[in-house]
Amino acid sequence: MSNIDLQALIPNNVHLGENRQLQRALEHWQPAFLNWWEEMGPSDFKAKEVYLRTAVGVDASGWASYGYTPMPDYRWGIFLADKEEGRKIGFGDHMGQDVWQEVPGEYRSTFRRLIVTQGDTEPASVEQQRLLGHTAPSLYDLRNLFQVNVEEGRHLWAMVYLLHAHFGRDGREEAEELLMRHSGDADKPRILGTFNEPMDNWLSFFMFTYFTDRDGKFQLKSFAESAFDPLARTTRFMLTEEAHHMFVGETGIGRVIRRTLEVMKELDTSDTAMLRKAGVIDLPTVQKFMNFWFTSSLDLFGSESSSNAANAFANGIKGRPDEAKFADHLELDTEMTICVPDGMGGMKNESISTRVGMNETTRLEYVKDCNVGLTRWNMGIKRAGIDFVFELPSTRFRRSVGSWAGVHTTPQGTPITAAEFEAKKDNWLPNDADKSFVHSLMQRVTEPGKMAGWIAPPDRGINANPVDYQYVKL
Ligand code: BYC
Repeated sequence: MSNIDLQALIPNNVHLGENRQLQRALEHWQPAFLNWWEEMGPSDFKAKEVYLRTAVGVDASGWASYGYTPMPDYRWGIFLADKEEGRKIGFGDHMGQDVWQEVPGEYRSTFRRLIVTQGDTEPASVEQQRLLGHTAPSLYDLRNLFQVNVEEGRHLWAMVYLLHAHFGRDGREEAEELLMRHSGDADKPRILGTFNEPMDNWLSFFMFTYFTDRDGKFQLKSFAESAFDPLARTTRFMLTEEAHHMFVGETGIGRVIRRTLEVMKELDTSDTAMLRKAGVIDLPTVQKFMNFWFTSSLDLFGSESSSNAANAFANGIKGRPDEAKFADHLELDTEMTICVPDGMGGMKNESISTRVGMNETTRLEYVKDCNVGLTRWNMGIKRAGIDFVFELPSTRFRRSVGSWAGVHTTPQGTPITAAEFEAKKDNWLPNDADKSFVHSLMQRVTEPGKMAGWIAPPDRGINANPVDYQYVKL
């Protein structure tokens, strides 16, 4: 296993000390990053000690160490998974050749665009979550929020390292720009839609970490297959951190549901008004938030039919998640079927080449993965003897990117008119009353072990500590 130089100004396992020019460039970027963290990162918690996990190695067994750290002192660093000697390209037109340690000139701009897009999402999510610390439902949740935030900051470092190390002056300029665009900024927004959505409540945070971080998982898995080895190694290590973010989402949503079920049984009611009066989030409202964040995240995979995606696959830039499990790694003359609007208010099947359909293939894998949590939550609801089932909407519902962009459908994916959609949308997506109700629940709880009334406690604490551990010293 390669050792991490933790003493360096920028902790790393890439022998940064041996490349003075690169080291200087990154040390020049570091204060800009810290300024950004100060201005755009979690507000008002600067000096507080948080029980954080920090990377100290990159091997699978115990890479992390836990301890109290004020967030600005977190050791953001550059960690690549260990090099796999003799690694070969696993898909596309260069299949079987040695992987690349440098970016081939002809693919440079595509790689740069994708790395910048990936890099842009990381600080964007920190910006979106900036104010959530003020309304955390417990110290445990507050700590998890901050853990997610510092790791997204580190993921930005991961992409900035690639830009600096492999893209020369353009890369350095892009790295600066990553700190200039801001989530929701009218003039300089973040690149992808979801990362400009406001997030002023914890239900949205849990939905985001469940659905949007899971897009991150699938995009990173695609990059982990890349022929550009430093990108593959960087993203493989990022995936180990990403798992905790999705855990926060899955258990967060699960705890919201569990608390609602308790109160439904106590009061023997499923009446929305009564449940809201009792201070819990009724299940139909949870479903609406799910509909919103899931569909927003579906857009992040790009168009169903995309020549960009076909080229990225052909050229070895971006594979499919877990490429090895697919039978054919070339997909030269193969086809797949997608469902598209027929232009007359209905839908039709269309055959496209598998390469052109790569975004859709990845999106469908993602949907399967999203459903795992729903199955678990639905089992809990059934066990509680309550008649309610969560369902993910169709991939045709509420899309802003791809074949279904701007086409109105029901959550089941049946095309309808704009007027029908308008009349029903309040039943399907959070309306103003739902949002202000959820917002009204957001009151800060800071006593160790105590939870806000709308969420159940977690089953266990972090790193074998009890739930009532002092996860943040306020
Ligand atoms: N919003 O050919 P198409 C994460 C653009 S999340 C706005 O279909 P392509 C994280 C597209 O850029 C993972 N624009 O696109 C999670 C293209 O523009 P240009 C983030 C969009 O290239 C939580 C045009 O539409 N990582 O890590 O096949 C917290 C044509 O589209 C959107 C990545 O996304 C959109 N939703 O695929 C923290 C991986 N979708 O170039 C972090 C890097 C598409 O024609 N990105 N467009 O001007 C990619 O691999 C690809 O850019 C995409 C799109 C999958 C996003």
